[in-house]
Amino acid sequence: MLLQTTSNTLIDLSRKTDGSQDRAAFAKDVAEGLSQHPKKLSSRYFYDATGSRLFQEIMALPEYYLTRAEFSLIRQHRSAMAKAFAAGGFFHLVDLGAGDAMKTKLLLQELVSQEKPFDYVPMDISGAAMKELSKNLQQEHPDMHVQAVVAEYVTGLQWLEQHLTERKVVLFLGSNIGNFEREEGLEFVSQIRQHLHPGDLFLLGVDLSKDPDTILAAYNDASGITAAFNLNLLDRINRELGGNFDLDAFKHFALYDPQLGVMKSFLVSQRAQEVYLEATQTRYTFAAWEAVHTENSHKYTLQQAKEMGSTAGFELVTSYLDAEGHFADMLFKAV
Ligand code: AVI
Repeated sequence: MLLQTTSNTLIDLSRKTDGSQDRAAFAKDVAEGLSQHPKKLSSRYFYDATGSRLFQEIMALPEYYLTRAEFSLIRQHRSAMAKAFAAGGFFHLVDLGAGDAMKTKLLLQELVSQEKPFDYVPMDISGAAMKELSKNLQQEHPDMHVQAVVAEYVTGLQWLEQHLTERKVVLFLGSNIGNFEREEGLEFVSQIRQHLHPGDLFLLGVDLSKDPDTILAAYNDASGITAAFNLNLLDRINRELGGNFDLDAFKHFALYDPQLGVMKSFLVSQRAQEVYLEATQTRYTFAAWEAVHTENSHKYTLQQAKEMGSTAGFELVTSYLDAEGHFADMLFKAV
């Protein structure tokens, strides 16, 4: 479906269902995860309306340095980034998982003030976010050509290859790569590469390895927002799958493994209990202090991220870091 506003376009490639297929897939994943030993639930289900609002709150937390560090590095390096992007002439600036494009707007502003020739292609699975962003950019930058795409990453990348033939600069910011397992991250970056041509650029946001205490605090904040974000998953299961989780009987627990460079989050059952899910008509048993794994957030060294890029078919152009060296936006070129 294609909706045209004054100069902006919204392309909706999302699967249209009445919600029952999504609910069935959610129920299947939850049933599988809770039947395994050790138990797990996927972090992709964090982001319902409440989870998305809580994630916005996380990004503003004093302990959650990631967003501030990336924002500040983009502000610091935006002039050089804009020049590097535009060195080959006109390009499509593709923003994977754009959301409200809070950080990308710094780059858009810079590209406009340097009068670089480009159009902006934000992509996100949230139709509401893409409509809002499109409307917002129409007001902030009425002359900018924006084609917002509502799609899952893979569908969006295929559309991109088929419909946009000019040079591309793809952004994948915010340490979203960290929520993939390492092999899946490499697989995803390889997929991006497959949909690009030699010379196209890719800017990857990575949270860098650092003092384990700094990382741990970011996922175990004093005000308990991250705990609420994690526990919301059980609340979502209650609401959407007819579960009867007692949220007070579970606690958020986070630990950082400095050898593997991975932040792990769990929901721990504080007593022996049973939970029933109407959607699967099954009872799941939890032993006292049994943990359900809910999220991994992988941290990278510059060398590890460079290797991931080169294995996927990119060469590293440069790495932009914030002043404290906490976060990097790494610019790769497709070879
Ligand atoms: C979305 N993602 C990059 C966040 C992260 O840091 O892994 C999600 C998050 N989980 C807990 N806090 C933030």
